[in-house]
Amino acid sequence: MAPPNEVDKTIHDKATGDAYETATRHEAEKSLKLYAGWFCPFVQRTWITLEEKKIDYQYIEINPYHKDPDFLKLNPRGLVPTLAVPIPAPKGDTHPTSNGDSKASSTQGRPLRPLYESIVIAEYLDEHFADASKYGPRLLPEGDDELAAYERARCRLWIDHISSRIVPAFYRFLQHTPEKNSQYTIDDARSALLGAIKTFVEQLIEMDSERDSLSSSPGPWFLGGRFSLVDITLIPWALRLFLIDHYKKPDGVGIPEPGKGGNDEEIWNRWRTWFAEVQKRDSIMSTLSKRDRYIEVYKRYAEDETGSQVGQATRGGSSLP
Ligand SMILES: N[C@@H](CCC(=O)N[C@@H](CS)C(=O)NCC(=O)O)C(=O)O
Repeated sequence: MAPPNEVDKTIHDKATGDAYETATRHEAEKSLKLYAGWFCPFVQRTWITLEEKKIDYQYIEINPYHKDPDFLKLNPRGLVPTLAVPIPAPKGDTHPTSNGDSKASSTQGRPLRPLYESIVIAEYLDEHFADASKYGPRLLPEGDDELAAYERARCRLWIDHISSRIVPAFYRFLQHTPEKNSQYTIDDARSALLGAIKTFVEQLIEMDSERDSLSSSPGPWFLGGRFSLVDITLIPWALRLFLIDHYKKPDGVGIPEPGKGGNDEEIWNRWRTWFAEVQKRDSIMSTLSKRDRYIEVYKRYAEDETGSQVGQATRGGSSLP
C-alpha cells in the first residue's frame, strides 16, 4: 500500500460535538473494542450499529494513516473500522490470539480476534447481539423461511448498490478538481451521483408501495418502520453531502429544492422524508462531529490531495478499498 500523505497524518485527533460525548462515554476498557477515526464514514456505520443496539464497547480513536505496527497486526489492510472481538479459544488451541500477541489482545482469558470491513462488522454485531429484548430489533430481516431469505438477500443487494455505486460516485464528485481531472467533468460526476441516489430512492418508493398493498407500516426507512442495515450503509455519506455543496460551488450536489424537482419531484420528496428521519435518530446524531471539523478534514479530498486508499483508488479509477 502506498504511504498516506502528510495531510492525512495531521488531521484533527479526536471527535467533537455529540460524537465527542459518545466517544468519552465509551472510553473505559471493555472487551469489545472499536478502533475508529471520528471522521470516517465507514467507521460511522459501525458506530451507529453499536449505539443503535446499545452494545457495550470501548471506543479507541486512532489515526489510520499512521500505520502503527500494532494496528497493522490487527488489520493488515490498515483501515478503520477495526473491531477487536473477545472469542473463546477453540478447544485445543494453544495460541493465545490469531496474531500471537497475548498482552495487547486478550481480555479475561478470551483472546481478542480482529474483524474489519464495515458491513462485515455490522452483520457480525447484528447476528451476535441478537436478543431483541436487550438489543432491539434485528437490522436485517430474520427467519429461516423462503421469504426471509429473499428479504435479506434484497437488503444485501441494496447495500451493494450503495457501496459500489453511490459511495464511489461521492468521492469522484468530491475529488473532482478542474485543473487535475480531464477525464470527466463535474457535470458527469454530479449526474453519476444523483443517478445512483435516484435509483436507490426509486427502490424506497417501490418498497413503500409493496407495503401499502400488504397494508403494513409506511416508510420512512428501507424496511418501512424498521431501521435497517441498508439505511445505516448509506447514512454517513448522506450526512456528508453538504461537503459537496460546500466545496463544489456554485452548483453543489444539485438535489433540487422542494417544488423544483420536475419529473423527479416524487423521488426527491421521498429522499427528503428519509433524510429528515436520519437527522432525528439518536444513534446517528450521537456519532456526528461538528460540521466545521468535517469541512476541515475533507479539504484534502476536495482538493484531491489525499493519499488515503480511498483517495488513491478514486484518482486511479479502481474500486474502493
Ligand atoms: N472497505 C472498508 C473501507 C474503510 C476505509 O477506507 N477507512 C479509511 C478511513 S475513512 C481508512 O482507514 N483509511 C486509511 C488509509 O487509507 O490508509 C470498510 O468498509 O470498512
